[in-house]
Amino acid sequence: MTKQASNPQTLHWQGLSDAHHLAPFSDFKQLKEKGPRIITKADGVYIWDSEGNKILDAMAGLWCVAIGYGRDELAEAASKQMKELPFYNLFFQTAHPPVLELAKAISDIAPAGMNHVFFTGSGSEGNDTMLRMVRHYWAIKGQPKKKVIISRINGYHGSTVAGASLGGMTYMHEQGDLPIPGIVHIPQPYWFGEGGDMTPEAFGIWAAEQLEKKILEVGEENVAAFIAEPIQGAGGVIIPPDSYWPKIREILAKYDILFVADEVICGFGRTGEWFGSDFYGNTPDMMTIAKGLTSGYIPMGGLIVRDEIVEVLNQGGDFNHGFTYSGHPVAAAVALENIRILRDEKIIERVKNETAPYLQKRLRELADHPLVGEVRGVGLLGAIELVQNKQTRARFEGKGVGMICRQHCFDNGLIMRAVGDTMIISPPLVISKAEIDELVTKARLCLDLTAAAVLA
Ligand code: PXG
Repeated sequence: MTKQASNPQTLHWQGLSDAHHLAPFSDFKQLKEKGPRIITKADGVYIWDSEGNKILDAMAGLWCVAIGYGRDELAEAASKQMKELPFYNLFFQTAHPPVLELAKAISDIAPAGMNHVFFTGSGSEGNDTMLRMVRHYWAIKGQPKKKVIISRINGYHGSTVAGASLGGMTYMHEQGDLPIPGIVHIPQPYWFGEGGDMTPEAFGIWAAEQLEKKILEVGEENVAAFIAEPIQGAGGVIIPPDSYWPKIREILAKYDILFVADEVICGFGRTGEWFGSDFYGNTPDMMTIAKGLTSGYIPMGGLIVRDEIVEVLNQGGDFNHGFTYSGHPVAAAVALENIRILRDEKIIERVKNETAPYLQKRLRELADHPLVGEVRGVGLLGAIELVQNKQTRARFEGKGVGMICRQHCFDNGLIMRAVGDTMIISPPLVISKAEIDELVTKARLCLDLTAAAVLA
Protein backbone atom coordinates (compact mmCIF):
# COMPACT_ATOMS: atom_id res chain seq x y z
CA MET A 1 0.00 0.00 0.00
CA THR A 2 1.23 3.48 -0.82
CA LYS A 3 0.05 6.88 0.27
CA GLN A 4 -2.40 6.89 -2.65
CA ALA A 5 -4.80 4.92 -0.47
CA SER A 6 -8.44 5.50 -1.41
CA ASN A 7 -9.86 5.71 2.12
CA PRO A 8 -9.24 9.15 3.69
CA GLN A 9 -9.02 7.45 7.09
CA THR A 10 -6.01 5.49 5.82
CA LEU A 11 -4.28 8.71 4.83
CA HIS A 12 -5.09 10.21 8.23
CA TRP A 13 -3.53 7.27 10.08
CA GLN A 14 -0.53 7.18 7.77
CA GLY A 15 -0.09 10.88 8.51
CA LEU A 16 -0.04 10.13 12.24
CA SER A 17 2.54 7.41 11.62
CA ASP A 18 4.68 9.84 9.65
CA ALA A 19 4.42 12.55 12.29
CA HIS A 20 4.66 10.55 15.51
CA HIS A 21 5.42 6.83 15.35
CA LEU A 22 8.71 4.94 15.33
CA ALA A 23 8.01 1.34 14.29
CA PRO A 24 10.02 -1.72 15.42
CA PHE A 25 12.44 -3.38 12.98
CA SER A 26 11.72 -0.74 10.33
CA ASP A 27 13.60 1.63 8.07
CA PHE A 28 12.05 4.84 9.45
CA LYS A 29 12.70 6.90 6.34
CA GLN A 30 11.36 4.28 3.96
CA LEU A 31 8.24 3.79 6.08
CA LYS A 32 7.71 7.55 6.11
CA GLU A 33 7.69 7.59 2.31
CA LYS A 34 5.57 4.49 1.84
CA GLY A 35 3.21 4.70 4.79
CA PRO A 36 2.29 1.62 6.80
CA ARG A 37 -0.57 -0.69 5.89
CA ILE A 38 -3.16 -0.07 8.61
CA ILE A 39 -4.69 -3.22 10.08
CA THR A 40 -8.06 -2.47 11.63
CA LYS A 41 -9.74 -5.73 12.60
CA ALA A 42 -9.40 -9.50 12.60
CA ASP A 43 -11.42 -12.66 12.92
CA GLY A 44 -10.41 -16.33 12.85
CA VAL A 45 -7.40 -16.57 10.52
CA TYR A 46 -8.16 -13.33 8.66
CA ILE A 47 -7.16 -9.70 9.14
CA TRP A 48 -8.61 -6.62 7.41
CA ASP A 49 -6.81 -3.43 6.46
CA SER A 50 -8.23 0.09 6.40
CA GLU A 51 -8.78 -0.16 2.64
CA GLY A 52 -11.22 -3.01 3.23
CA ASN A 53 -8.90 -5.80 2.03
CA LYS A 54 -9.39 -9.19 3.67
CA ILE A 55 -6.09 -11.02 4.13
CA LEU A 56 -5.36 -14.61 5.21
CA ASP A 57 -2.82 -14.20 8.01
CA ALA A 58 -0.47 -17.15 7.50
CA MET A 59 1.89 -15.72 10.16
CA ALA A 60 -0.62 -15.70 13.07
CA GLY A 61 0.23 -12.06 13.78
CA LEU A 62 3.90 -12.60 14.59
CA TRP A 63 3.86 -16.36 15.28
CA CYS A 64 1.52 -15.85 18.22
CA VAL A 65 -2.24 -15.94 17.58
CA ALA A 66 -2.59 -19.67 18.27
CA ILE A 67 -6.33 -19.81 18.93
CA GLY A 68 -7.12 -17.37 16.11
CA TYR A 69 -8.51 -13.86 16.28
CA GLY A 70 -11.80 -12.80 17.79
CA ARG A 71 -12.26 -15.09 20.77
CA ASP A 72 -14.60 -13.24 23.13
CA GLU A 73 -13.67 -15.51 26.03
CA LEU A 74 -10.23 -13.89 26.28
CA ALA A 75 -11.74 -10.40 26.21
CA GLU A 76 -14.16 -11.43 28.93
CA ALA A 77 -11.40 -12.97 31.08
CA ALA A 78 -9.45 -9.70 30.79
CA SER A 79 -12.47 -7.54 31.56
CA LYS A 80 -13.44 -9.62 34.59
CA GLN A 81 -9.91 -9.56 35.98
CA MET A 82 -9.53 -5.82 35.36
CA LYS A 83 -12.63 -5.16 37.39
CA GLU A 84 -11.61 -7.47 40.23
CA LEU A 85 -7.87 -6.81 40.55
CA PRO A 86 -6.31 -4.92 37.63
CA PHE A 87 -2.82 -4.93 39.09
CA TYR A 88 -0.80 -6.00 42.01
CA ASN A 89 2.90 -6.74 42.18
CA LEU A 90 4.55 -10.00 43.21
CA PHE A 91 7.68 -8.47 44.68
CA PHE A 92 7.09 -8.13 48.40
CA GLN A 93 5.88 -11.56 49.42
CA THR A 94 2.48 -11.13 47.89
CA ALA A 95 0.75 -13.04 45.09
CA HIS A 96 -2.68 -13.18 43.47
CA PRO A 97 -4.91 -16.04 42.28
CA PRO A 98 -4.47 -15.70 38.47
CA VAL A 99 -0.67 -15.94 38.55
CA LEU A 100 -0.75 -18.97 40.87
CA GLU A 101 -3.45 -20.74 38.85
CA LEU A 102 -1.48 -20.04 35.68
CA ALA A 103 1.80 -21.36 37.13
CA LYS A 104 -0.06 -24.58 37.99
CA ALA A 105 -1.70 -24.81 34.54
CA ILE A 106 1.67 -24.41 32.82
CA SER A 107 3.28 -27.02 35.09
CA ASP A 108 0.51 -29.43 34.09
CA ILE A 109 1.34 -29.16 30.38
CA ALA A 110 5.14 -28.72 30.68
CA PRO A 111 7.49 -31.73 30.41
CA ALA A 112 7.74 -33.86 33.57
CA GLY A 113 9.85 -32.31 36.31
CA MET A 114 9.32 -28.73 35.17
CA ASN A 115 6.98 -27.31 37.77
CA HIS A 116 7.93 -23.68 38.39
CA VAL A 117 7.48 -20.57 36.29
CA PHE A 118 9.05 -17.11 36.52
CA PHE A 119 6.84 -14.65 34.62
CA THR A 120 7.95 -11.74 32.45
CA GLY A 121 6.33 -9.32 30.02
CA SER A 122 7.87 -10.80 26.87
CA GLY A 123 10.09 -13.49 25.38
CA SER A 124 13.09 -11.16 25.43
CA GLU A 125 12.62 -10.57 29.14
CA GLY A 126 12.29 -14.33 29.58
CA ASN A 127 15.73 -14.79 28.05
CA ASP A 128 17.21 -11.95 30.11
CA THR A 129 15.81 -13.72 33.16
CA MET A 130 17.38 -16.97 31.97
CA LEU A 131 20.83 -15.38 31.61
CA ARG A 132 20.77 -13.98 35.13
CA MET A 133 19.21 -17.10 36.62
CA VAL A 134 21.70 -19.58 35.16
CA ARG A 135 24.67 -17.50 36.34
CA HIS A 136 23.07 -17.13 39.78
CA TYR A 137 22.50 -20.91 39.83
CA TRP A 138 26.16 -21.73 39.15
CA ALA A 139 27.30 -19.14 41.70
CA ILE A 140 25.11 -20.76 44.37
CA LYS A 141 26.67 -24.11 43.45
CA GLY A 142 30.11 -22.62 44.11
CA GLN A 143 31.06 -22.40 40.44
CA PRO A 144 30.82 -18.65 39.75
CA LYS A 145 33.16 -18.94 36.76
CA LYS A 146 30.51 -20.86 34.82
CA LYS A 147 29.07 -17.84 33.01
CA VAL A 148 29.37 -18.35 29.27
CA ILE A 149 26.22 -19.08 27.31
CA ILE A 150 26.54 -20.87 23.99
CA SER A 151 23.98 -19.92 21.40
CA ARG A 152 23.65 -20.29 17.63
CA ILE A 153 24.30 -18.09 14.63
CA ASN A 154 20.96 -17.00 13.14
CA GLY A 155 19.05 -18.01 16.26
CA TYR A 156 16.54 -15.45 17.56
CA HIS A 157 16.15 -14.81 21.27
CA GLY A 158 14.75 -11.30 21.43
CA SER A 159 15.66 -7.68 21.13
CA THR A 160 16.74 -6.57 24.60
CA VAL A 161 20.49 -6.28 25.12
CA ALA A 162 20.76 -9.84 26.42
CA GLY A 163 18.16 -11.20 24.00
CA ALA A 164 19.85 -9.71 20.94
CA SER A 165 23.25 -10.86 22.22
CA LEU A 166 21.99 -14.41 22.70
CA GLY A 167 20.49 -14.24 19.23
CA GLY A 168 22.85 -14.80 16.37
CA MET A 169 21.70 -12.06 14.03
CA THR A 170 24.75 -10.09 12.90
CA TYR A 171 22.60 -7.18 11.67
CA MET A 172 21.34 -6.82 15.24
CA HIS A 173 24.81 -7.17 16.78
CA GLU A 174 26.06 -4.36 14.56
CA GLN A 175 23.80 -1.85 16.32
CA GLY A 176 24.71 -1.27 19.97
CA ASP A 177 28.02 -3.12 20.33
CA LEU A 178 26.62 -6.60 20.79
CA PRO A 179 26.96 -9.31 21.83
CA ILE A 180 27.72 -8.47 25.45
CA PRO A 181 30.63 -10.44 26.95
CA GLY A 182 30.06 -14.06 27.93
CA ILE A 183 27.94 -15.10 24.95
CA VAL A 184 29.42 -17.15 22.10
CA HIS A 185 27.83 -18.57 18.96
CA ILE A 186 28.12 -21.81 17.01
CA PRO A 187 26.87 -22.64 13.47
CA GLN A 188 23.22 -23.46 12.87
CA PRO A 189 21.81 -26.74 11.48
CA TYR A 190 20.67 -25.10 8.22
CA TRP A 191 21.33 -27.79 5.65
CA PHE A 192 19.68 -26.11 2.65
CA GLY A 193 21.67 -22.91 3.07
CA GLU A 194 24.94 -24.17 4.49
CA GLY A 195 25.13 -27.94 4.08
CA GLY A 196 27.17 -27.83 0.86
CA ASP A 197 27.88 -31.32 -0.48
CA MET A 198 27.12 -33.09 2.80
CA THR A 199 23.99 -35.18 3.19
CA PRO A 200 21.47 -33.64 5.63
CA GLU A 201 22.30 -36.42 8.14
CA ALA A 202 26.04 -35.84 8.01
CA PHE A 203 25.55 -32.10 8.18
CA GLY A 204 23.28 -32.46 11.24
CA ILE A 205 26.03 -34.39 13.04
CA TRP A 206 28.63 -31.82 12.00
CA ALA A 207 26.47 -28.92 13.25
CA ALA A 208 25.85 -30.68 16.59
CA GLU A 209 29.56 -31.41 16.99
CA GLN A 210 30.20 -27.66 16.88
CA LEU A 211 28.63 -27.52 20.35
CA GLU A 212 31.17 -29.95 21.76
CA LYS A 213 33.98 -28.14 20.00
CA LYS A 214 32.88 -24.85 21.57
CA ILE A 215 32.48 -26.36 25.06
CA LEU A 216 36.06 -27.67 24.84
CA GLU A 217 37.36 -24.39 23.45
CA VAL A 218 35.73 -22.25 26.17
CA GLY A 219 36.32 -24.87 28.88
CA GLU A 220 33.49 -26.79 30.52
CA GLU A 221 34.33 -25.01 33.79
CA ASN A 222 33.36 -21.69 32.14
CA VAL A 223 30.17 -22.73 30.33
CA ALA A 224 26.85 -22.08 32.06
CA ALA A 225 24.35 -23.10 29.40
CA PHE A 226 23.44 -23.84 25.81
CA ILE A 227 20.33 -22.12 24.44
CA ALA A 228 18.50 -23.06 21.25
CA GLU A 229 15.09 -22.91 19.61
CA PRO A 230 13.83 -26.44 18.82
CA ILE A 231 13.16 -25.07 15.33
CA GLN A 232 14.58 -21.64 14.46
CA GLY A 233 11.62 -19.41 13.62
CA ALA A 234 12.73 -15.88 12.74
CA GLY A 235 15.91 -17.33 11.23
CA GLY A 236 13.78 -18.86 8.47
CA VAL A 237 11.95 -21.92 9.88
CA ILE A 238 15.09 -24.00 10.04
CA ILE A 239 14.23 -27.63 10.67
CA PRO A 240 17.34 -29.45 11.88
CA PRO A 241 18.23 -32.70 10.10
CA ASP A 242 16.98 -35.78 12.02
CA SER A 243 20.49 -36.51 13.25
CA TYR A 244 20.90 -33.12 14.98
CA TRP A 245 18.95 -33.25 18.27
CA PRO A 246 19.97 -36.84 19.18
CA LYS A 247 23.63 -35.86 18.74
CA ILE A 248 23.13 -32.66 20.76
CA ARG A 249 21.51 -34.72 23.55
CA GLU A 250 24.50 -37.06 23.53
CA ILE A 251 26.90 -34.12 23.87
CA LEU A 252 24.85 -32.41 26.60
CA ALA A 253 24.85 -35.65 28.61
CA LYS A 254 28.66 -35.61 28.68
CA TYR A 255 29.08 -32.11 30.11
CA ASP A 256 27.78 -30.36 33.20
CA ILE A 257 26.03 -27.45 31.52
CA LEU A 258 22.39 -26.38 31.47
CA PHE A 259 20.18 -26.74 28.41
CA VAL A 260 17.69 -23.99 27.66
CA ALA A 261 14.99 -24.44 25.02
CA ASP A 262 13.63 -21.18 23.66
CA GLU A 263 10.01 -22.22 23.11
CA VAL A 264 8.70 -18.74 22.30
CA ILE A 265 7.63 -19.89 18.82
CA CYS A 266 7.52 -23.70 19.17
CA GLY A 267 5.63 -23.68 22.48
CA PHE A 268 1.86 -24.01 22.90
CA GLY A 269 1.14 -26.37 20.05
CA ARG A 270 3.01 -25.10 17.00
CA THR A 271 4.58 -28.53 16.31
CA GLY A 272 1.49 -30.55 17.22
CA GLU A 273 2.82 -31.13 20.76
CA TRP A 274 2.56 -28.69 23.65
CA PHE A 275 6.26 -27.86 23.30
CA GLY A 276 8.88 -28.28 20.58
CA SER A 277 10.99 -30.09 23.18
CA ASP A 278 8.26 -32.75 23.46
CA PHE A 279 8.25 -33.08 19.67
CA TYR A 280 11.99 -33.81 19.57
CA GLY A 281 12.21 -35.74 22.84
CA ASN A 282 14.54 -33.15 24.39
CA THR A 283 14.65 -32.59 28.14
CA PRO A 284 15.66 -28.99 28.80
CA ASP A 285 16.45 -27.48 32.19
CA MET A 286 14.63 -24.27 31.33
CA MET A 287 12.16 -23.20 28.65
CA THR A 288 11.48 -19.63 27.58
CA ILE A 289 7.84 -18.98 26.68
CA ALA A 290 5.74 -16.06 25.30
CA LYS A 291 3.61 -15.56 22.16
CA GLY A 292 1.26 -18.61 22.15
CA LEU A 293 1.03 -18.40 25.96
CA THR A 294 -1.63 -15.70 25.53
CA SER A 295 -2.17 -16.16 21.77
CA GLY A 296 -0.76 -12.63 21.61
CA TYR A 297 -3.99 -11.11 22.96
CA ILE A 298 -1.95 -9.48 25.74
CA PRO A 299 1.81 -9.36 26.37
CA MET A 300 3.26 -12.06 28.60
CA GLY A 301 6.35 -14.25 28.71
CA GLY A 302 8.14 -16.43 31.19
CA LEU A 303 10.72 -19.03 32.02
CA ILE A 304 9.77 -22.58 33.05
CA VAL A 305 12.38 -24.07 35.37
CA ARG A 306 13.22 -27.70 36.20
CA ASP A 307 12.73 -28.83 39.81
CA GLU A 308 16.42 -29.61 40.49
CA ILE A 309 17.36 -26.07 39.47
CA VAL A 310 14.69 -24.60 41.73
CA GLU A 311 16.04 -26.65 44.66
CA VAL A 312 19.43 -25.01 44.18
CA LEU A 313 17.92 -21.54 43.73
CA ASN A 314 16.04 -22.07 46.99
CA GLN A 315 19.43 -22.08 48.74
CA GLY A 316 20.57 -18.80 47.17
CA GLY A 317 18.78 -16.06 49.07
CA ASP A 318 17.22 -13.22 47.09
CA PHE A 319 17.11 -13.45 43.30
CA ASN A 320 17.47 -9.75 42.56
CA HIS A 321 15.49 -9.71 39.36
CA GLY A 322 11.92 -9.02 38.26
CA PHE A 323 9.63 -6.73 36.32
CA THR A 324 6.72 -4.52 37.37
CA TYR A 325 4.54 -6.62 35.10
CA SER A 326 5.93 -10.05 36.06
CA GLY A 327 2.83 -12.23 36.32
CA HIS A 328 0.44 -9.36 35.61
CA PRO A 329 -3.00 -10.51 36.80
CA VAL A 330 -4.85 -9.51 33.61
CA ALA A 331 -2.27 -11.21 31.38
CA ALA A 332 -2.38 -14.27 33.64
CA ALA A 333 -6.18 -14.45 33.42
CA VAL A 334 -5.99 -14.22 29.61
CA ALA A 335 -3.25 -16.88 29.45
CA LEU A 336 -5.31 -19.22 31.64
CA GLU A 337 -8.32 -18.87 29.35
CA ASN A 338 -6.11 -19.35 26.29
CA ILE A 339 -4.66 -22.59 27.70
CA ARG A 340 -8.17 -23.76 28.64
CA ILE A 341 -9.32 -23.24 25.05
CA LEU A 342 -6.26 -25.00 23.60
CA ARG A 343 -6.86 -27.93 25.94
CA ASP A 344 -10.68 -28.22 26.00
CA GLU A 345 -11.10 -27.74 22.26
CA LYS A 346 -8.29 -30.24 21.59
CA ILE A 347 -6.71 -27.77 19.21
CA ILE A 348 -3.21 -29.25 19.48
CA GLU A 349 -4.48 -32.79 18.88
CA ARG A 350 -6.23 -31.53 15.75
CA VAL A 351 -3.00 -29.89 14.56
CA LYS A 352 -1.10 -33.13 15.11
CA ASN A 353 -3.61 -35.52 13.58
CA GLU A 354 -5.32 -33.46 10.90
CA THR A 355 -4.19 -30.00 9.91
CA ALA A 356 -0.40 -30.34 10.22
CA PRO A 357 -0.23 -33.48 8.01
CA TYR A 358 -2.61 -31.78 5.55
CA LEU A 359 -0.67 -28.51 5.44
CA GLN A 360 2.66 -30.33 5.05
CA LYS A 361 1.28 -32.46 2.21
CA ARG A 362 -0.26 -29.52 0.38
CA LEU A 363 2.79 -27.26 0.87
CA ARG A 364 5.08 -29.87 -0.64
CA GLU A 365 3.04 -29.74 -3.84
CA LEU A 366 4.76 -26.38 -4.38
CA ALA A 367 8.14 -28.11 -4.70
CA ASP A 368 7.54 -28.59 -8.44
CA HIS A 369 7.46 -24.82 -9.00
CA PRO A 370 10.43 -23.49 -11.03
CA LEU A 371 11.40 -21.04 -8.27
CA VAL A 372 11.23 -23.50 -5.41
CA GLY A 373 14.41 -25.23 -4.20
CA GLU A 374 12.96 -26.85 -1.09
CA VAL A 375 9.73 -27.01 0.87
CA ARG A 376 10.09 -28.03 4.50
CA GLY A 377 8.00 -27.88 7.61
CA VAL A 378 6.88 -29.41 10.87
CA GLY A 379 3.50 -29.02 12.51
CA LEU A 380 2.05 -25.71 11.38
CA LEU A 381 5.43 -24.24 10.46
CA GLY A 382 6.57 -24.10 6.86
CA ALA A 383 9.32 -22.69 4.66
CA ILE A 384 9.64 -22.36 0.90
CA GLU A 385 13.15 -21.69 -0.40
CA LEU A 386 13.32 -19.56 -3.57
CA VAL A 387 16.26 -20.34 -5.84
CA GLN A 388 17.62 -19.65 -9.28
CA ASN A 389 18.90 -23.19 -9.72
CA LYS A 390 17.04 -26.07 -8.11
CA GLN A 391 19.96 -28.51 -8.42
CA THR A 392 22.78 -26.36 -7.07
CA ARG A 393 20.52 -24.43 -4.64
CA ALA A 394 22.01 -21.19 -6.05
CA ARG A 395 20.14 -18.01 -5.12
CA PHE A 396 19.06 -15.04 -7.20
CA GLU A 397 21.85 -12.81 -5.90
CA GLY A 398 20.81 -9.27 -5.10
CA LYS A 399 17.35 -9.46 -6.66
CA GLY A 400 15.34 -9.34 -3.44
CA VAL A 401 13.16 -12.20 -4.65
CA GLY A 402 11.74 -12.84 -1.19
CA MET A 403 10.56 -9.24 -0.86
CA ILE A 404 9.05 -9.33 -4.36
CA CYS A 405 7.13 -12.48 -3.43
CA ARG A 406 6.04 -10.99 -0.09
CA GLN A 407 4.64 -7.94 -1.89
CA HIS A 408 2.67 -10.15 -4.30
CA CYS A 409 1.31 -12.02 -1.29
CA PHE A 410 0.18 -8.79 0.36
CA ASP A 411 -1.47 -7.66 -2.87
CA ASN A 412 -3.29 -10.98 -3.22
CA GLY A 413 -4.67 -11.36 0.27
CA LEU A 414 -2.00 -13.49 1.94
CA ILE A 415 0.47 -12.69 4.71
CA MET A 416 3.59 -14.76 4.14
CA ARG A 417 6.92 -13.57 5.57
CA ALA A 418 10.21 -13.35 3.69
CA VAL A 419 13.47 -14.10 5.51
CA GLY A 420 15.91 -13.29 2.72
CA ASP A 421 14.71 -15.57 -0.09
CA THR A 422 12.97 -17.99 2.26
CA MET A 423 9.18 -17.61 2.41
CA ILE A 424 7.81 -18.71 5.76
CA ILE A 425 4.43 -19.47 7.30
CA SER A 426 3.10 -20.09 10.77
CA PRO A 427 -0.70 -19.82 10.61
CA PRO A 428 -3.07 -19.81 13.59
CA LEU A 429 -3.45 -23.33 15.02
CA VAL A 430 -7.18 -23.20 14.31
CA ILE A 431 -6.72 -22.97 10.54
CA SER A 432 -9.12 -25.32 8.71
CA LYS A 433 -8.37 -27.58 5.76
CA ALA A 434 -10.36 -25.26 3.45
CA GLU A 435 -8.29 -22.31 4.67
CA ILE A 436 -5.10 -24.33 4.09
CA ASP A 437 -6.31 -24.90 0.50
CA GLU A 438 -6.78 -21.15 0.12
CA LEU A 439 -3.31 -20.53 1.56
CA VAL A 440 -1.60 -22.92 -0.84
CA THR A 441 -3.57 -21.69 -3.87
CA LYS A 442 -2.62 -18.09 -3.07
CA ALA A 443 0.99 -19.06 -2.41
CA ARG A 444 1.22 -20.72 -5.84
CA LEU A 445 -0.30 -17.70 -7.55
CA CYS A 446 2.23 -15.44 -5.81
CA LEU A 447 5.11 -17.75 -6.77
CA ASP A 448 3.92 -17.53 -10.40
CA LEU A 449 3.78 -13.73 -10.23
CA THR A 450 7.24 -13.65 -8.64
CA ALA A 451 8.62 -15.98 -11.32
CA ALA A 452 7.12 -13.78 -14.04
CA ALA A 453 8.85 -10.75 -12.47
CA VAL A 454 12.30 -12.26 -11.91
CA LEU A 455 12.62 -14.67 -14.82
CA ALA A 456 11.46 -12.07 -17.39
N1 PXG B 1 12.62 -16.06 21.35
C1 PXG B 1 12.14 -16.43 20.16
C2 PXG B 1 12.40 -17.82 19.65
C3 PXG B 1 11.36 -15.52 19.43
O1 PXG B 1 10.88 -15.88 18.22
C4 PXG B 1 11.67 -13.91 21.20
C5 PXG B 1 12.41 -14.84 21.87
C6 PXG B 1 11.45 -12.58 21.84
O2 PXG B 1 10.15 -12.42 22.24
P1 PXG B 1 9.55 -10.93 22.40
O3 PXG B 1 8.21 -11.21 23.04
O4 PXG B 1 10.44 -10.19 23.30
O5 PXG B 1 9.48 -10.32 21.04
C7 PXG B 1 11.12 -14.24 19.95
C8 PXG B 1 10.31 -13.21 19.22
C9 PXG B 1 10.39 -12.15 13.21
C10 PXG B 1 10.23 -11.78 14.63
O6 PXG B 1 10.88 -11.31 12.45
C11 PXG B 1 10.20 -12.77 15.58
C12 PXG B 1 10.09 -12.43 16.91
C13 PXG B 1 9.98 -11.09 17.28
C14 PXG B 1 10.01 -10.10 16.31
C15 PXG B 1 10.15 -10.43 14.98
O7 PXG B 1 10.05 -13.27 12.82
N2 PXG B 1 10.14 -13.45 17.84
